[in-house]
Amino acid sequence: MDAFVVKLPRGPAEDGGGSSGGKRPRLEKPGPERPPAREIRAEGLSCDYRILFGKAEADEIFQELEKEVEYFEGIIPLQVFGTWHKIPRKKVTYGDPGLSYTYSGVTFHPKPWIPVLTRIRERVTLETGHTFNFVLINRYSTKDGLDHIGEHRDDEKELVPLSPIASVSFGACRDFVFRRREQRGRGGARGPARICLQLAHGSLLLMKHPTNVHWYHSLPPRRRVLAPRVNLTFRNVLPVSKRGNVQPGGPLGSEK
Ligand SMILES: O=C(O)CCC(=O)C(=O)O
Repeated sequence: MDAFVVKLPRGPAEDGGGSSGGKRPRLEKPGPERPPAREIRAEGLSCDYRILFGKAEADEIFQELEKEVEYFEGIIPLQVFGTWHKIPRKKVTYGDPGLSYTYSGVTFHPKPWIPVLTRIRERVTLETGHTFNFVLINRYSTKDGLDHIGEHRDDEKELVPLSPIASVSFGACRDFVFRRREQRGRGGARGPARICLQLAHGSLLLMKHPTNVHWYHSLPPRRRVLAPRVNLTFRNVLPVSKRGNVQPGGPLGSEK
């Protein structure tokens, strides 16, 4: 991993953190299962990582997600540089009524919230102080560790400007890689090029502005990881009435 700044408020943390760091309410005390939060900082990158749910609660939620979440059926097409592909994972969106979200050439209409998603969303809000009206869920299956998400930025114009994205993970711990936008292609810029995190069971990664302006992220294939993983990215989507002249969809060529 290249050099980057990680602030550890209280002692080292290998795979997560639990301090809300401030006046935000906290439901569980930091303990063996809730190590301190990590602030991940680099030029143009600002993220907070912590363990949001202790193991027992994360296990229970993961089981409920596996039972209750209904993924989009059939082949979901993905447009990369003008060519259509099948996405290498399962996916679905839930959210407030009337919202829609378009990326890689496909528009998604969210299903209505279900209790397990409301529970996670409320906990994220308690922990971060931010509210969210939409969640994108990705499930990476057990078959061979090859399910993944390609390099992209969460920079769709339907997102409320400057609002953070809260990424909550359950199941297998997978590598999550940030790569500086300026380092793409030839003739890279100065500073750290990549930051690799391991997103643990029950963890929360809060990606704050301007991270998604300057850094791409991906979840690369990992052949050795055969257990399933479910990731939920809570977002704030602009209602259609407030979008003005927004052209839906991210830049083609960013795989999502
Ligand atoms: O599964 C992950 O951790 C990444 C998901 C992601 O990048 C996305 O939903 O935009």
